[in-house]
Amino acid sequence: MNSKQKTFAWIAILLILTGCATSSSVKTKSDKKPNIIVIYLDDLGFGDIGAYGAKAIKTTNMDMLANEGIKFTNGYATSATCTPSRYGLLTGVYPWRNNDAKILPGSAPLIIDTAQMTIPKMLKGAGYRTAIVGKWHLGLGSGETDWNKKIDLGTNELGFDESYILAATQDRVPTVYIKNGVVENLDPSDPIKVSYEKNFDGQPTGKDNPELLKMKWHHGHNNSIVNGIPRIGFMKGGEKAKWIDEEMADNFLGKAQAYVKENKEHPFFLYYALQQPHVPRTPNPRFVGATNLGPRGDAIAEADWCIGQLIETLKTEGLLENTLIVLSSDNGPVLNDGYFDDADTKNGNHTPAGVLRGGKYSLYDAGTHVPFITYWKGKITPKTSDLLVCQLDLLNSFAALVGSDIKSQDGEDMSKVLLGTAKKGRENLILEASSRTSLRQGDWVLIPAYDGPALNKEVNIELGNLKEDGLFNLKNDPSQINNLAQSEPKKLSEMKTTFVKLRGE
Ligand code: NG6
Ligand code: CA
Repeated sequence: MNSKQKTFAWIAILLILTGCATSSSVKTKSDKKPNIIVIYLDDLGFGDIGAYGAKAIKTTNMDMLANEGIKFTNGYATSATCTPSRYGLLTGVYPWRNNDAKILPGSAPLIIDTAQMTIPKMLKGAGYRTAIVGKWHLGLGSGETDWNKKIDLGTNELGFDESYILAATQDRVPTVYIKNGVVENLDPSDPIKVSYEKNFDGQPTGKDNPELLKMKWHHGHNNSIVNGIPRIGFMKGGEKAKWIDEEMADNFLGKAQAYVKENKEHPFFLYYALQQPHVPRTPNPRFVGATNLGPRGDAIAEADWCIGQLIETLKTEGLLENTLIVLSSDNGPVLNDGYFDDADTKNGNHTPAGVLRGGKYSLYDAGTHVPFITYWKGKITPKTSDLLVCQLDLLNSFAALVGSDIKSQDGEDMSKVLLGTAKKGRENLILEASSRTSLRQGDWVLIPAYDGPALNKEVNIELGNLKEDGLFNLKNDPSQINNLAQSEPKKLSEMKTTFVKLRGE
């Protein structure tokens, strides 16, 4: 080559290199898989946030997600209580297929088989990093858990690279944080013991030592006392490991923010499972009095602030336009869930379930019909959608979104519905409340007759135990006042046929 030819060759090489670099960087940017964050609240009702009609609680951040994303008006949890809903969300399997998917004590073993597909496992397979921060409540360990050692089975074995959780609920022992299977701040000289059968010698209880309580129990919740709050279950030791309830929200938020920052260069999945507004409601003093509704309203205001802070972090890190956020709740609302905390006496005109009937534990609609929001800045066109969607569909929908062909047993691919580009949602859905099931199909709901009390007097919620089959048209009658089972025999029989078919009975 002469010098002219050499120069040409170099220019050609440079052109190819810059060309490649440009096209590959463009490719990386547009093909970058979106981060996925599921923000999951605990016992937040259909009417608890501003975007869904609440006036008494300011929920600016959740409202922003709803108003600038998709606000679903027919979004469902699979169940009217926590454990089964979380099971359905993570696995895409109806919780009524698993006999263990019932409200679990804090000592329960893991109820998801490690061979089972889960959202984090699927996403990990698609190149994602995965984490859970917050409430777990799906059991831990393989039997009698020794809380002083690494717990052998849990979040990490189900696909979460990182996990920072509370084992069950805020009202159940052990009242400690668990990081990747190990209790945080373990002290070998003060081992943790947990029992759901009997108390440990010499340990005060809510039942016997009311003088030690800063929050009084109304029903249940009278076993071990931690931070002046009586809990479900007995616990001894682990003084240094015990959480401070009023700091829980800040603590979880901090972990969620840190995770986002540390993983911003990589597609990630974050399951941020807030503990609010489940009992005991212990908002940080900064939020006490944020509403006139007492600790329940204040805890929702606090949760809203946390969500706002997480959004701020996404913004600051430049991730908001590449992150799909799904916000929902594990079951419907309850006011008095076992503590005297003024939730019922200070409720005023607030309607936690909106116009819906029932609440947590109920087969009536408010048990499972919850806020359901998707938000993706620049990608989702804001709207309200009345299409039927369920948390059960998240696994298949996320799979479709990230190019995985994994499908769950009962979920459907609703990715287009979640992004607002489809016209059809789910055709039908089986809903569950304490092992009883109902069918939603189109605008209709079939609540088969069940024995049992009409009202749970302790929590003051109608359970949806009907002496005769119930048939309701939710579009015309969202409060389920008119039972049309007699007047619509054809619809009733059609619904019953579908119900039997879906339940496999
Ligand atoms: C109930 C508790 C209730 C709450 C619920 C679980 C009593 C009397 N009631 O058994 O306070 O903890 O379990 O709620 O103990 S959930 O949202 O996690 O399903
Ligand atoms: Ca719950």
